[in-house]
Amino acid sequence: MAYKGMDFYLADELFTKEEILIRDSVRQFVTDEILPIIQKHNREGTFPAHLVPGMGELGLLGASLKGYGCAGVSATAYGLMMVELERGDSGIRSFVSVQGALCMYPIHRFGSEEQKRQYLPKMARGETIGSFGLTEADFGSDPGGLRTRAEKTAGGYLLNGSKYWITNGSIADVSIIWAKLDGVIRGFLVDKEAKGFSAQDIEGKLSLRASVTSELLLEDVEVPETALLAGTEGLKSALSCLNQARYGVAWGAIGAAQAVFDEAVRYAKGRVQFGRPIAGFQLQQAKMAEMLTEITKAQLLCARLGRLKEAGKASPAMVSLAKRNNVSMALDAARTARDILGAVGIMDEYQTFRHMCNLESVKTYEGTHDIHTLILGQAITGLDAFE
Ligand code: TGC
Ligand code: FAD
Repeated sequence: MAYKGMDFYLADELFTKEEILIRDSVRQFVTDEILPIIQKHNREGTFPAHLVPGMGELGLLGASLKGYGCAGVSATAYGLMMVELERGDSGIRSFVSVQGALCMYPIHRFGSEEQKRQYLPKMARGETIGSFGLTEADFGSDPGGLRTRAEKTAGGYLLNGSKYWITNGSIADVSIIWAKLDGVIRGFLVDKEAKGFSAQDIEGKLSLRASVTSELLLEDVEVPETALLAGTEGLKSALSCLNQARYGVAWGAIGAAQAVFDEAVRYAKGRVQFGRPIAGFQLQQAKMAEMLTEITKAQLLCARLGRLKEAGKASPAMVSLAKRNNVSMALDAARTARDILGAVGIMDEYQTFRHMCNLESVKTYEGTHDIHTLILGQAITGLDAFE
């Protein structure tokens, strides 16, 4: 039976026909291409790179950007795409988020015309893969302290430092490296072939296993003048990219929550204990009612956020609220669904445990749950509680 997303408050009525069509094409892609292979990739800890050209054909890469071969869809359609992708797997959505929101967006926003023409069309087709190197081993929530340095040379810049926890790191053709030049954070496009640049995958992850996460090392890496994203100036340039990615994460988390809800309800209806389906017991119904309520609230939150973004009215704090709420909601839903599944809930034959493990990373990256709490605290009080 074709997958039909849970839509208790008829949120589909808030979307245009075109947005629904886009959503449905991604839904089909996830059903046909991702769900049949994700268990294997999650088990083996491998990224299904063969899917990338198909993602390009579907317009998933840099989908909301205008021109340069990008699909130019609405912010809402982009969000709906993320919901579907994350119904498949948070790691696959991560690939698309990093490619589009964290690599293509900064090139589109801060790059020269030449840089845009050189990178964006190939990135939209998935022929060039990108990564975003902001975090360092000693600077996660506090990226302003980063130690990677750029020095001006006669022909360009010399980069030294390292980055940690970088999605797509070892498969990227180009990495955006955030480094301090004369004490100011700037973005640099670093080619994977650059001498002195290397990427090594981080082993032993129990979460986002179908996504590549790497350490990047830069030892006297010489890049030309043209590697600088000249429009970048300070931490706020990097943080503005995070707004785009956090927006997609807020939507995507709904997809993971829908997947585990769907699985839990189906299982509960079929699983008989004490002579009747466990779905008929009040305790299980209370869990399902809670999941339904929270998913519905998250859907409505994002539907509104999408329209605010299209109108240029979505503030970073609004995005933080949605990322914080929806990821936490999805993680709670996954833990509840796992409980409803009983013992089989720990098996990877079911998708719930994989989603649950993935969501632990999603809660941490793109600003931890706590950091978004502090961003909201600052928005409410005007007082900064970070330091
Ligand atoms: P602070 O002094 O508050 O701000 C520095 C400047 O930036 C401005 N700003 C923003 N601008 C645009 N968007 C935002 N969201 C912004 N937040 C702040 C701010 O107005 C200021 O501007 P100006 O003109 O005064 O210079 O900076 P701080 O050092 O106190 O740090 C603030 C804090 C903690 C909120 C920030 O650093 C933060 O968000 N930390 C979390 C780090 C984070 O989210 N890292 C994510 C790395 S990428 C990733 O995880 C990818 S996961 C893969 C995937 O997506 O799938
Ligand atoms: P820390 O900052 O050390 O935080 C540890 C704990 O302390 C958290 O609970 C946090 O909330 C809390 N804490 C920190 N500061 C405060 C405070 N002021 N007040 C109260 N509590 C606080 N980064 C990139 O640049 N690019 C990527 O592509 C990327 N991909 C990632 C992929 C994965 C799978 C993961 C797990 C991470 C990725 N990251 C990436 C890094 C991610 O953004 C960081 O992990 C995140 O910002 C948190 O940093 P940290 O892990 O160093 O935790």
